[in-house]
Amino acid sequence: VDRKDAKLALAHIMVAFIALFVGGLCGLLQVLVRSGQFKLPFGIGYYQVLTVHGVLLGLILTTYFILGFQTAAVSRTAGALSNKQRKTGWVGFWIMTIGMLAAATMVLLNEASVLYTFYAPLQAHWIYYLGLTLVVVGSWIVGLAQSLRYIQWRKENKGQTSPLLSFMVVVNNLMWFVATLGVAAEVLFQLLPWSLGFIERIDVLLTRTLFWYFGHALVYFWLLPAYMVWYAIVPKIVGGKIFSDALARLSFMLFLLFSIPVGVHHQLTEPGIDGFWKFVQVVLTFFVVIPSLLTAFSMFATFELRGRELGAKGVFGWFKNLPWNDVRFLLPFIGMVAFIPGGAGGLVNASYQMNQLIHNTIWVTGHFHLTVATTVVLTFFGTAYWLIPHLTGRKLTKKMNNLGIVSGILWSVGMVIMSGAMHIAGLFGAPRRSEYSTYGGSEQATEWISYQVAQAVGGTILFIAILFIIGIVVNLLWFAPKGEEEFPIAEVAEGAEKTPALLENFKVWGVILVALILIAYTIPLIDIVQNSPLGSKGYKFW
Ligand code: HAS
Repeated sequence: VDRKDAKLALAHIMVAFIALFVGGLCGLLQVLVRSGQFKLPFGIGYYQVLTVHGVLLGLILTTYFILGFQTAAVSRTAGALSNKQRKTGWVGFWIMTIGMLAAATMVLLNEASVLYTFYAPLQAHWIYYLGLTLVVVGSWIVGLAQSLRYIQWRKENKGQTSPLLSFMVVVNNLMWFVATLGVAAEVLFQLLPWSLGFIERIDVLLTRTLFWYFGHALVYFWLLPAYMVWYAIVPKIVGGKIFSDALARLSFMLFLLFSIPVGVHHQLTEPGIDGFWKFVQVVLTFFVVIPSLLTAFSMFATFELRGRELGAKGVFGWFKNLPWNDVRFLLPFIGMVAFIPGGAGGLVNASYQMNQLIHNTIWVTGHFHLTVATTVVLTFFGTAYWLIPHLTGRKLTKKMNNLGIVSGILWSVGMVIMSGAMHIAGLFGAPRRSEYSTYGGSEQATEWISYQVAQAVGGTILFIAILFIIGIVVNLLWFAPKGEEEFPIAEVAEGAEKTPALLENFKVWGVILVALILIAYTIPLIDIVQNSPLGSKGYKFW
């Protein structure tokens, strides 16, 4: 990676790890409070801490790490950014950072304890909404800088297949851009004018629908960079090749198409959206599972081919030949394994009838701690351990590699206990987003307590893992020995089919994307607006 691009990437990654530390601390406070054994001091509110936890880990750690990684990935595979592109990247970084600080200040002042989903009718100070808007606008600008580099590459190399990682970055940015239009409409036309007092009332269902138009794609914005690592980087670390470049690109394009027109599966229990449209979006949700299944197939194929190359015999003989003592492989691999139950839980959530059982229970919290907080972030940590020294001109030593493995194992043990307890308690009806309560000594609530204690045990182990991770990151940033750490990029396997040019034709996929969004959302949105209890009053800003 070009030295100057490395600085831009590092700036993002450093903010991400600060967010991990503070957000993780708030996570520890959460589980301790919910166990019933601890009360927050100094009048700090439960929802205040929960907001800091969700915003810093769900929105800030992820977005900053992703944009930092993507900048490095484009610079490594398409070439150094031009001065103009890099400056654009820095402008985006600072806009995001100013927005983040503004939003964080409001949360710390207890003026915005509205959680990371900031659902109406909870209302935050307008500076919180403005701050988050700046984070999104800044992310568009950083993403634009990366995408411009890819466009430049394609102009300079007409007719050639672009570097896989750069292509993937552009797909993720495009999905992010289209998805964030929903939350931008929610904030700019409803939440912001409402919290400024320009409009008296807003339509809660409309705000939630616009939020989830964005919110589900948000989870794939987190996931796709992990898939970039799995497809393009992990094969090199195991000494193998990318099973198929075309399959990797196809799975990314399918994510682009199906990530957005599925948001209503978060609203299956909400009145005001017709059952037919819920059904349509549930069907589309099952389509978005397909690219993950393609990914699973591709990863198994890569591992198996490599194992057989090394002489493995039998159905699972290849398993022994994977580089288990390499943190760059082990952490993403644990992430893959976690995605098997995590993804299965997603299928439960998306199934209309089963959703009635788990919606708004702590099962959902268990689900996303397996998906984003294990699959995605363990892949990010495994990546940071080689990416940071690569960017700082240092080496990942054997000692740090081993400590990294310890951090990953601690994380996995903590998460199995915490997320497992959340899944079970959720099936017994324990609500998510709720302080410790026995609900007047109710028998059912008493059943939840032992699981809440288990969550506190798991959460404490997770916090210890965070201390390890921060220690390693500090070492890699400033103290590790100088040297050159590789940015691994795998080649495509010899036997793979040639990638069809259609897979890079953004116009074709763009048209299908717009059509699917219009099909899934036009009538539900018209229904919501027409049936709004506010009549035309709520919409004087439209
Ligand atoms: Fe989800 C709620 C459905 C995936 C995150 N999800 C959430 C929330 C978050 C979240 C944050 O339909 C809570 C939002 C809130 O605050 O309210 N989710 C799904 C479905 C999938 C899914 C169908 N979710 C994710 C991912 C996330 C994420 C990814 C973050 C990164 N989710 C839902 C639904 C809800 C929901 C409902 C709303 C619930 C409610 O009522 O509130 C699918 O994408 C999952 C497909 C994945 C698979 C797994 C494929 C396996 C792979 C691993 C390969 C492993 C290998 C190694 C090769 C089917 C790719 C193995 C080797 C060995 C030897 C073992």
